[in-house]
Amino acid sequence: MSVALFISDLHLCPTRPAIVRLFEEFLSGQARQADALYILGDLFEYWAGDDSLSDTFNAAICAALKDLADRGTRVSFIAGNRDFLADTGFAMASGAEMLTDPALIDIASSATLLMHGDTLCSDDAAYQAFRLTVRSAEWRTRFLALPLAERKAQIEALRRKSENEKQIKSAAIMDVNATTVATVLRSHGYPRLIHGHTHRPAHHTHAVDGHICERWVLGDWYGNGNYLRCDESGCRYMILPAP
Ligand code: LP5
Ligand code: MN
Repeated sequence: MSVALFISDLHLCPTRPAIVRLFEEFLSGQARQADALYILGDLFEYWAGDDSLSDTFNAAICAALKDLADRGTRVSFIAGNRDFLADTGFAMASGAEMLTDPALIDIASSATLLMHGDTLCSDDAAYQAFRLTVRSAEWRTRFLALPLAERKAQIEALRRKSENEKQIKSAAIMDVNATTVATVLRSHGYPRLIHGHTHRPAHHTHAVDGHICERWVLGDWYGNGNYLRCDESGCRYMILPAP
């Protein structure tokens, strides 16, 4: 039996030590029993560039992932809107294979499309415009040329702005757009879809051109630790016991 686990939106940071401990227990427990672990973005509260591996916190998280990979669980990573600056330095340190978003893969003989999920929120025009800017090669090069401390300060200012804006945006705007979901499913041959970002864990079904497609939304790690486990018999949500 082939077992794959999926997580996203942990937003790991030193100020949330209980969740960090839970993640480390997950890596040395459930994840070791699996064939593959897929991280679908926003593993970190934010990632300011691969030189932030100089932070002992970031280095320790990557080392724990590398230990898992070295023990035989394949680790794959799709970047989220918080950690899209993770690059080859992160990949080397964590042992993770970096996947594109979206990534169409085979999970226990089922075609499965993996995404972070932010691109599905196409009604959030302000975010999509921001995303277009910061995902350009030019912006990335210019931003990464700034000193690390300056990048962190800018990101923290942006985090505050983002939190303020989220108070004003409607819940509907910050959820996926059904037409965008259908378009993505159609253009990838009607696979199963797994994504995070919206922090609204649920199992949806979408009828697209007569095909019934499953959409599994991953949960965040604010209330508890949780993951999606998929094998030949399908997928199910799993909650980690509190430490
Ligand atoms: O992250 P989350 O889930 O709380 O909110 C997201 C969207 N917000 C973001 C911003 C990140 O949280 C900030 C951390 C990014 C770290 C990456 C480093 C590189 C960027 C550094 C730039 C200085 O992604 C939020 C969505 C929400 O998901 C739900 O989908 O609504 O989007 C926003 O709040 C964005 C605003 O609507 C638009 C912000 C415009 C800011 C313009 C000034 C910044 C100038 C930077 C250069 C263009
Ligand atoms: Mn996200």
